[in-house]
Amino acid sequence: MNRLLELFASRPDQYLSGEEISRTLGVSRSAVWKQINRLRQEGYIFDAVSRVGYKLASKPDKLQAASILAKLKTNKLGRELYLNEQLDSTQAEAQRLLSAGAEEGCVIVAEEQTAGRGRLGRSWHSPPGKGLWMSIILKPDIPFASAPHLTLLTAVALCRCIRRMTKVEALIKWPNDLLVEGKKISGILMETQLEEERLVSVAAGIGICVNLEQQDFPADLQPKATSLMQASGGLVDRESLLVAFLEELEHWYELYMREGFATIRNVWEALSTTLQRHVKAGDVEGVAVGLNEQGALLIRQQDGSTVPVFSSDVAESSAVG
Ligand code: BTX
Repeated sequence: MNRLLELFASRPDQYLSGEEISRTLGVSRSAVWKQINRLRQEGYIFDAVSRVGYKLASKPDKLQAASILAKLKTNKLGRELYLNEQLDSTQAEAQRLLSAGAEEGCVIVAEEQTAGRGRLGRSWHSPPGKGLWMSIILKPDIPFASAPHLTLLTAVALCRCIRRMTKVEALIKWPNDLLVEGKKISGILMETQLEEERLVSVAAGIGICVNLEQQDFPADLQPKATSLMQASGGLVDRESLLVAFLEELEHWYELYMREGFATIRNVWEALSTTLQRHVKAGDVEGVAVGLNEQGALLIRQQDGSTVPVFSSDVAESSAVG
């Protein structure tokens, strides 16, 4: 069935005759017919035109590995792909796979998480079938001090991908949130493993609220969270978004490994909602004016001094300038 879906995915919007399918897959016409019927039972809809063939008209809104892999044009990211109906957390699964020797580029996705996690012990609400809840294993071999770069480059890739695919004007809130009209649409969580001051592996956890309706969020999140569907006014195809994101992330990751942080820093600054705002991070308070080479946020305090702040909660208040 996977090969049949791959065949339809490689020839979108085309009618394929039973004979052509049976020849390409090397199976009998009746086996093709049985597979198509089984897919119909799973929610796939085919247009069947006699003497012409079958066209895949629509798929159930369920992520399918074969169909994703048929579209994906990455070198590494997602080439090893694990789709799960339900997990405690894709981050926990990434750690389990890392212990079992998982390679760079391995991607774990869950339709639903029962214990999705945010930073600092917070939880991430992950209902079934409506979001993209995923973890990506990276092995960048960079100094530990450069770890913040990975969060920032992931945010750049995600923000640009969302803008391109949905036209929603997402902005990055330092260090790890994507906001639309001030509401959180996505969060990024990096969990790192170290060896002698170097990063040996990273589980990059990314949650994107794709097709959640407002009532899909618990009451306390409703005022501060939204989804791409709500912001764009229509259902967003999760599969296309996932494929586009993995391609975009790989582009920025390869650029970073080749050329360093400078370009990412410029693009991040252009997409940020944090800069030129009055912010408070721990004891430091002032106007966010940029990023330093390590990816720390530079805050200009009232006395004119500029202080770098690493990942912590930034409470934004009024915009300035
Ligand atoms: P964070 O600690 O910055 O944000 C967590 C906070 O965001 C929560 O306390 C809550 O206020 C809010 N929140 C929770 N769920 C949602 C949601 N679905 N949409 C919008 N706001 C929400 C951000 O942490 C990092 C989150 C990473 C989530 C991914 S999902 C795949 C991967 N696996 C896993 O367990 N976590 C990551």
